[in-house]
Amino acid sequence: MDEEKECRSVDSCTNELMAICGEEGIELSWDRRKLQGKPCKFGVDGVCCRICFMGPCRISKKSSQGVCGADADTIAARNFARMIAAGAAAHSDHGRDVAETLIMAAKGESEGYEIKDRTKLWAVAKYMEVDTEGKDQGKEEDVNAVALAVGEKALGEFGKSHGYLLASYRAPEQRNKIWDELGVRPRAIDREVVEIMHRTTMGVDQDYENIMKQGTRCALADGWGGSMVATDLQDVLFGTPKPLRSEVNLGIFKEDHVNIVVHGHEPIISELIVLATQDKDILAEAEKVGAKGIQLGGVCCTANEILMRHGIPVAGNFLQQELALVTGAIEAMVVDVQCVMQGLADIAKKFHTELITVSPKAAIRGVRQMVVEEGPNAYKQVKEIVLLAINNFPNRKGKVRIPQESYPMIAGFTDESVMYTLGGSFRASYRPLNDNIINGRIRGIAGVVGCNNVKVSHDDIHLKVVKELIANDVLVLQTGCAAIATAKAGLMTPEEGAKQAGPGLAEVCETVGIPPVLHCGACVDNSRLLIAATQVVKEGGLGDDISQLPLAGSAPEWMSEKAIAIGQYFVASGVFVVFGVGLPVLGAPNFSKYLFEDIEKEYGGKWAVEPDPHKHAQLMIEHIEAKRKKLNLKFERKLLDMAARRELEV
Ligand code: BF8
Ligand code: SF4
Repeated sequence: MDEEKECRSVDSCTNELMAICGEEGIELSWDRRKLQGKPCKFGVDGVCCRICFMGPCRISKKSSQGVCGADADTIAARNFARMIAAGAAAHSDHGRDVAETLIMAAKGESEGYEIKDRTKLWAVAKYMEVDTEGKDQGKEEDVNAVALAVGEKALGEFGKSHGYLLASYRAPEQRNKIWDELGVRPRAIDREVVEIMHRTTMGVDQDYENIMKQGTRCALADGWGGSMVATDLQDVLFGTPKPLRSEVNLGIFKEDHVNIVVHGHEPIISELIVLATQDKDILAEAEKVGAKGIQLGGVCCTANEILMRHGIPVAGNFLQQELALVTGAIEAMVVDVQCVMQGLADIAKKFHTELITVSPKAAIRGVRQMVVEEGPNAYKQVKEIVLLAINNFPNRKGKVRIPQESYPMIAGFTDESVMYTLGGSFRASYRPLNDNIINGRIRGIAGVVGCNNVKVSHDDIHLKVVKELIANDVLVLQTGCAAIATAKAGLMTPEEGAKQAGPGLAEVCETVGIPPVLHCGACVDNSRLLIAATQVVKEGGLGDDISQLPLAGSAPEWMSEKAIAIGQYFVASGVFVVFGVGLPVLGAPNFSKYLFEDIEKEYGGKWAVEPDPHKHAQLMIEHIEAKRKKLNLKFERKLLDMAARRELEV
């Protein structure tokens, strides 16, 4: 039986287009995975070291040490820490670009960008210790002055020589104490990445716990640093998302429109593409080539960014990127950074699609590069790209085969909007959410995030985990490709979601009109989840630290180094984190035990690995119930009578 083929994806659009690829001999990531053969066990277990050229060394029963004497625990911990460094670097370098764009916008040096959310700017200024005394949110010059100061302060967070990351102090008081006692409060963001690279090079740090101390500091510099800078400054520049309706899956494309895909991560360029596709002159150009309009669709986290702020439909998640081109209807796919497969280049060649790289940081050999430089010419350059797509419309070859399916969804939840939707617009607060957790209608909260991975059936694990959680009255917050998976299954509408949620959660969701699964944005927006957890703690009644909350995290289909950085900053923030697929540490017995058990004594959070979706969800639910018990929360769910319903509607 060809097992791999049988369970490649549970998504119908994906399967429809994959069948076409099979007939036409178009190679996809799943096919390349097969050609790779069984993954190397040393790599899977995390015990292959290629840090110096006396190796590569591999740990086996026969040889328990590398040439230098490094054991399995040292090797696996070094590899793991380096994954954290890479993940933190990716999120944070993104954040740096946003800070630079904010500075340019504040100086009026960049067409197409303006400061859209002044309230958020003032909120960021507060924790960034930028003085707003005497400054008026209604005055353009004051807003620009504050934005400039915030942008400069944010840039400073990457390379400052003294002090600690300002955003880290936003965590609950108890959490701050833990970090200070353990000496892991992050300093400058870049410094933490560099220090991992230093400590894990040949012959430096050779104690897995000490390596992970730096791993933790670097991960925190991502979650409470680089990612938080990215999220917050994007909100300032492009607006803080609010709940909105949109659509998801490959059926969003239109045969009679110019179809453009934006793929990657940074909204800096995609925001301008959104603007350009709404420009009257550009739309007139589309008409001239016989198109009825321009349909923009996103893939991966770029999709989540422009979905959250503009309601632009989502074409698909990570494993659907190649399939988007197979529709034969894509005039251009514009990619910036991260999670962009080189395999796209070969597929684009089979169609008329223009694959275009736009970041100076990310070129693909043989692919057209049109670098969009942040600055006065950015918008002009973006318009050229959109025009190129329009002019490519008449060049379609072969049949267009856009799948019919797309689903409605609601997105746009943030730590701020949760306060309004669950708290009521006149009384924005986390109180009703906390009360519903305390009274047991909501048993707890889960963050289900992360990627797709060809090693497991696409979207299948995500959906099984999420469905089991909501059926057990656990409110699910999502980001990244995980969020897209759930949205495609229709669970991000209040109507469909309520059908699958447990009675308590369904009651709450019906009352306030939200789905039981909330789309909270891109992967950098996991920082929103940290702040939401902090707000729940600060609201009171559920302990005095994140580690006491009935809360668990999960990445059921992870693949990227970025997921490891995220996992570690949640663990170090006090969260129990379960990963699916596997974790490259299992060949290192002591290091594994540290991550799966001992680390909890330090941070109150720990790792677990569980590829089976049912067991995965159950681990999270058991953890949530154990935390409820510790907090002495009501164990039995109370059936809602009319009085209780009224209480909910306050
Ligand atoms: O940063 S979830 S596959 S797209 S890494 Fe990549 Fe993973 Fe998707 Fe977003 Ni996040
Ligand atoms: Fe081998 Fe040690 Fe070099 Fe790693 S650092 S490759 S274990 S000799």
